Amino acid sequence: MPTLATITDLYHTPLLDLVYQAATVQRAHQAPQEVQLCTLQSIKTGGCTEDCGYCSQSIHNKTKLEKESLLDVATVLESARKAKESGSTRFCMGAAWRQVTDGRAFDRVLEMVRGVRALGLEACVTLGMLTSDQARRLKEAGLNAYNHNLDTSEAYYPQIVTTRTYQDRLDTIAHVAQAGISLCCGGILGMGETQEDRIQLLHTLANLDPAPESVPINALVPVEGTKLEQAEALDVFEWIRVIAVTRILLPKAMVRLSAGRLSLSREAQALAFLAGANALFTGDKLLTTANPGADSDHALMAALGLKARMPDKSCAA
Ligand code: SAM
Ligand code: DTB
Ligand code: SF4
Repeated sequence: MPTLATITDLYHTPLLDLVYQAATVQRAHQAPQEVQLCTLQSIKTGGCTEDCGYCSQSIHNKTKLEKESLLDVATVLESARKAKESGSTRFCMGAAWRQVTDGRAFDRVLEMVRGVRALGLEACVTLGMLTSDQARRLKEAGLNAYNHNLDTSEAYYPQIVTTRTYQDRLDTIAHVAQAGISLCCGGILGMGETQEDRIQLLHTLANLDPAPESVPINALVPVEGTKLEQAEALDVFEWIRVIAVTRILLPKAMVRLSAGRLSLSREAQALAFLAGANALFTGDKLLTTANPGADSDHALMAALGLKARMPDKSCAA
């Protein structure tokens, strides 16, 4: 297991040497021309009681957001079908919940998971905190992955969220692992954290057991009305460093370029792919904020000679 000292040294490696190392690891463990395309769908939007300082969906932030109650199964499956048509192999459903509550809403989510799997797509959900029994039921429904981010270091976390603790996050992550569901766990850069916080986050991620199967790297989307609206813009080379270190520490993981790509140039994204990124969220919208459209992503991938990864055999309908 990598120590904090090792990760600190790695993080401060001259940038191009670091990218070269990460590219070498990627070529040894991944198909370097392949990018996994994943589509996000918000299945329940806004009205969340958590106070995450970055989030458009928190009731504690004064954002202009149309709330929407839990969508019906048919609507979600129609959107999953379209996602598949546009080349996505994974469909990720997000709900603005603090935690899952047993009952009709959760039963409906289980049905969505079954439906997405029946379409031959990988299914991922992100629903907030989860008990071990709820994780078991998601696994039974065929869920492939659960997204639950640590966002930043344990030390900086209380500056960003106060309605839950880092340990709460780790507990849900443990429930997901116990149920045998793959973990998608990453963070957000550009929330005013220091390099030390980024290194601490990487240390926690690299020491999760089992290791995360997917690591989303979000660059803060500064949403009007949130506490982090005025956060200082992220230095793009810090974003590259985090991607490269993640790839080196987690050779087998999917390193996923997530929120914030609209403010990153094509050239920066090309460098990110060289530094080990190999997955994207496609489509005009993430959960509530804008994302580059499928056309511009296909054009970027074509220009770089990258191709969309085919679905895993276990997911074929
Ligand atoms: N409510 C669930 C939870 O928090 O676990 C799931 C949905 S939540 C919106 C999913 C993730 O999106 C968060 O953990 C955070 O990392 C990321 N996120 C949310 N708002 C963001 C923003 N404005 N910029 C970048 N990432 C953001
Ligand atoms: C993740 O780490 N990023 C995605 C996914 N997991 C669920 C969500 C990004 C949300 C960005 C803000 C929004 O669109 O509301
Ligand atoms: Fe709620 Fe998730 Fe947004 Fe936090 S990030 S306010 S838990 S929807």
